[in-house]
Amino acid sequence: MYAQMVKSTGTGVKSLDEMDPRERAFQERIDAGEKIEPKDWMPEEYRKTLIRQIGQHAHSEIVGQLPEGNWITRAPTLERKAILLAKVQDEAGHGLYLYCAAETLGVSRDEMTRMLLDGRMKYSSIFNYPTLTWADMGAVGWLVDGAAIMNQVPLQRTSYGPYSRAMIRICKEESFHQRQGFDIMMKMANGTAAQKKMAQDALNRFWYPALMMFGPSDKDSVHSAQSMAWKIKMNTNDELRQKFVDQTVPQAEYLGLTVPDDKLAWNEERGHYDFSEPDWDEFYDVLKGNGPCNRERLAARQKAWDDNQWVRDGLLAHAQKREAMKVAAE
Ligand code: BYC
Repeated sequence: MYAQMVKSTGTGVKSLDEMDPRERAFQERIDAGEKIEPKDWMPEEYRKTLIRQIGQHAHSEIVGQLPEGNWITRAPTLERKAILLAKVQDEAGHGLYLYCAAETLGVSRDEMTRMLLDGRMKYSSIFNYPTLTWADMGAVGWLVDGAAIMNQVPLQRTSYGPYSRAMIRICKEESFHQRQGFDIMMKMANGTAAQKKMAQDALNRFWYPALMMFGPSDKDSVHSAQSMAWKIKMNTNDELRQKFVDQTVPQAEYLGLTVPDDKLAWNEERGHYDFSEPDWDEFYDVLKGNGPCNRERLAARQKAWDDNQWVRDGLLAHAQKREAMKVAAE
C-alpha cells in the first residue's frame, strides 16, 4: 500500500493503522483504483489539495493564453494565424473544464479568481516569461505543451473523477498543440540562418523555464508524498522532469538545435540523460512574483475581471429574476 510505504520513508503521510475508520476506508478505495466522486466523503485536506492543484492548473490555462495571444496579430501567414487562434481558444476551454472540476469541490470560479488576483493562488511559473519572437510560438508549443502533456497524461488516472475526466479531454488537444509547436520549430530550424538562430534562441530561453514547470526537486517538494498517496499526483516532480528530458533531447537533435546544457549526456548505466538542474533561486523568485512578466500577467487578469463585472452583474440579475418568477408561479 502506498500510504504505508511513504510513512516508512518518513514523509509524514499517515499509515493505514494511524487513520480513523473513515479515512482508512477512503484510502483503501484509492489504493484499489476507485474514483472519488463529488458527493463521496473525503478528508478535508484531500479536498483542499485538489482545489489548490486544479485551481492552479485552471489559472495556468487561462494565463497561458496571454504569451501566445501576443502573437496572433503577428503570425507570419493566415494559416499559422488560424492554427494559433484555435490553440489559444483550446486553452480557454481547458481552463473552463478545470474550473468546473474544481467547482464540484465547493469553491466557486469567482472565489478562485479572487484568490489568484490577491496572491492566494498561483499559476504556472512558465507564463511569467515573455514571448519575444515568432520562434517562441514554436518553443512554447514544443516545450511548454510538451511538458504539460508529460504531467497531464498520468493525471488522466488521478483519483478524483471530475479531474480525471477533464484531463482526458485536455490531453487529446494538448497533443495537437505540441505537434504544431514542433512544426513551427521545424520550419524555423530548416529555414534561413537568421530563422535557425531565432529557433536556437527560443530553445535557449525556454529550456530551463520548461524544466521548472515540473516543480521543485523531490527533496524540496512539499506536497508530493501526500498527493501521491491520494493519487492526486501520479509521479514525482523529478520522475516527470527526467521523462521530459529523455523525450525532448532527441527531438532537439532532429531539429539540429543544441540544448543549452554543457552537462547534458546520455548515461548508459541509468538509461537516461544526465542534465543540469534549473536555477532554483530563479524559480522561487518567479513564484514570489518577481519574474519578467508576473506583474503584466496579473494586471491583464485584473483588467479582464474589472472590465467584465457588468457581465457577471447582468447574469446574476437575470438568474435572480428567473428565480423570483419561478417562486411567484408556484
Ligand atoms: N509554477 O510541493 P510541490 C498549462 C509550487 S501547463 C508555479 O512540488 P505540487 C499550459 C506548488 O504549487 C501548467 N508554482 O507542489 C500549457 C507549491 O506551492 P503552494 C499547468 C509551482 O502541487 C501550455 C510549491 O511550489 N499544469 O497549463 O505537489 C499552454 C511546492 O511544490 C510550480 C498543472 O498545473 C510551477 N511550475 O506539485 C497553456 C499540472 N511547481 O501551492 C497552458 C497540475 C510547484 O503550496 N499540477 N509550484 O503554494 C501539478 O502537477 C502540480 O501542482 C505541480 C507541483 C507538479 C505543478
